[in-house]
Amino acid sequence: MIDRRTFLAGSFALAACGPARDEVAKTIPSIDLRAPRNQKYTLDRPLTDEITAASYNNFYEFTSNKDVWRHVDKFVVDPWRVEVSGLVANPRTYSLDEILRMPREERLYRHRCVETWALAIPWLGFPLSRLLLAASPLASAKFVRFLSVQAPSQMPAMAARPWEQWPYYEGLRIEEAMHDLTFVSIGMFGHALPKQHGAPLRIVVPWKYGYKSPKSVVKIELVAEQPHTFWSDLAPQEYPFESNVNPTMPHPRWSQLTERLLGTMDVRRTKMFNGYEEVRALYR
Ligand SMILES: Nc1nc2c(c(=O)[nH]1)N[C@H]1C(S)=C(S)[C@@H](COP(=O)(O)O)O[C@H]1N2
Ligand SMILES: [Mo]
Repeated sequence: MIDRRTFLAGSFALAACGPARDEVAKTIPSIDLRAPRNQKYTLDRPLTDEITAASYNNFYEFTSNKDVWRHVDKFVVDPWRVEVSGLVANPRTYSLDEILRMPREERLYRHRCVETWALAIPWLGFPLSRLLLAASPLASAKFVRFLSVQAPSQMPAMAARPWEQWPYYEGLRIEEAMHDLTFVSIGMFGHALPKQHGAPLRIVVPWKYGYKSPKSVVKIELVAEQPHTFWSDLAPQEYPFESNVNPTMPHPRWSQLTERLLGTMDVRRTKMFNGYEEVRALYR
């Protein structure tokens, strides 16, 4: 089981600075994926510095520390396939090329990790609803289950801890998955995703804690029952299925009232739904 002291202590480690910045910069792909910005989504804070974001990640398949970028060189993210299946009329497997050729947009989103650090990122991609609607969900489909890739020979921590419940798995209610905010990200800051951010494609659910945004996804499955999730199976009291950002609901071991903007000393009040009030109707 993942050492939870590491999980907490790691959240206050320093992001890369000085010479390490040049090393982190080498992990940022040059593949240009620029796209028009969707003006609907605005921020109340500056964008996070790109190198800072790429140097401080959670990706437990590689390490339970934040320096994921040091451990990703063997990770192969092209070719890639992602399957949309389960309770659908039209199951389909997409190649990475097909995903990269889809119309895309840029969205500025806030990100809030349950550990209290926060980012502001210009993501590139498209709404998840596009893939779900193309599959024609059956009326019996009530939840969406995501699977991240299982590649122990390329993922050091997965290889070192074979007894853990790999691959990483997450889930949403279908109404949450269909919401326009729920995004498939294939890039950030104008180019393809760095491996440590979940290349070549990851889900982004900005009103929920970060662990609800699975990385390096290979399967999107429509199911009838609420699926298990990686963190809920480890510690259900700490990481419940819903996990909306909520400052009034403290984590059992720390407060959720404030957040720290990564790369600065700035501490902000955390907002309900991470400020994404438009999702409130989903929870009545
Ligand atoms: N497959 C996988 N997805 C994952 C994780 C992980 O460990 N494995 N960590 C989650 C957590 S806890 C957070 S906060 C975000 C971090 O995303 P970022 O590193 O791109 O900022 O990814 C989420 N997705
Ligand atoms: Mo997180």
